[in-house]
Amino acid sequence: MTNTNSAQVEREDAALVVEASTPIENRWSISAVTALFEMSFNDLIFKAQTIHRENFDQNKLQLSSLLSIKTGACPEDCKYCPQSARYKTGLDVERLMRVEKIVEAAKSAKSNGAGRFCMGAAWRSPKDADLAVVEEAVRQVKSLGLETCATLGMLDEEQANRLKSAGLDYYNHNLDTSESYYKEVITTRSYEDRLETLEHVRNAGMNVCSGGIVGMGEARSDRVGLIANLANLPTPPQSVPINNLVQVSGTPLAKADPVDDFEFIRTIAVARITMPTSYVRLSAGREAMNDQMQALCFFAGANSVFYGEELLTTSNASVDHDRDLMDKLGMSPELN
Ligand code: SAM
Ligand code: DTB
Ligand code: SF4
Repeated sequence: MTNTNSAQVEREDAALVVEASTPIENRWSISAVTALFEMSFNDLIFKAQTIHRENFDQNKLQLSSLLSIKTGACPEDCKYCPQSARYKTGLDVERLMRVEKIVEAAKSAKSNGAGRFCMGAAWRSPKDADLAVVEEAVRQVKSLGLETCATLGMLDEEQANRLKSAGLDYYNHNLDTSESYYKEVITTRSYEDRLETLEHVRNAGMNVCSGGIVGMGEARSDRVGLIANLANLPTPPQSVPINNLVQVSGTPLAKADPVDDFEFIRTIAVARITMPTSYVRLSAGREAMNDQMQALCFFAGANSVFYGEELLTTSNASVDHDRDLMDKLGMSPELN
């Protein structure tokens, strides 16, 4: 096929880390994604909302609750993370929770209205015995009628298959930022490692949840690179969390330059446009946002949030506040 279509030609310069199996006509080039970021704000969010309505009910919000099932003492050096053993953040370290406690938390999330329960562990990758506990937790949480998600670090092929067999619906593993800025933020594992874990998750037949963090001192070009890399995966992630950095004192990024609100909203809109059928989650950092900011993020195409008083180790917008906000906006939780 000849590329006479200008959009296709533009997409050809994709100097990205996509896998060879992504068809060229489906790739988003750096220039095409940059052009979206550069649109006038009104044009951009109108475009995003239009695409959003073609693919989703614009008044529904997917609600995911988080639980840290193993907290702190992580050997990795992610500069944003309060759970790395390398930084003094005053965090209480907790061993892997017992299955009963995890299920108790899942029941309470369900009674608050959550549709998905995500279990997070501060590991580089799970050990065999630990994975067996997570598998049992997944089985029991799923039997409550909740969708299940886990984020446990890197997975090999066999580990991904085990989690799939236990009934895990989603696996969260973020690209976090562009390939080049990634090296400034994490040195203990590579971008390539991350892509490999995503490949194992995809091949095991689980849904991929992968996104990133803004506000780490990155440039717009890094946000462009992040979104392009996500959109250019062989299948775009079914769920795309966009986190606004929660600055935790003691971490190297505690005093990073915050990203401008409009730039954050633009990032959401560009994620929506480039990944039209993915859930885009307005993720960490929501507690610090006012209602108007959140409403604009929803208008720009975010249709999922972390729901519940806590993220992993930091606080989140309260359940009462979120219910009020959904009422004010005429939005309601998406039912499974
Ligand atoms: N240890 C596992 C891993 O890194 O894959 C799973 C848990 S880790 C905390 C999950 C994700 O949380 C990270 O990839 C990062 O995107 C996000 N995260 C961690 N600390 C954050 C912070 N301070 N602000 C915003 N997002 C954060
Ligand atoms: C994701 O993208 N954000 C979540 C989740 N995946 C696991 C974690 C946010 C963590 C915020 C800092 C904390 O509470 O420790
Ligand atoms: Fe560990 Fe995950 Fe935190 Fe990195 S983001 S330090 S891997 S818990």
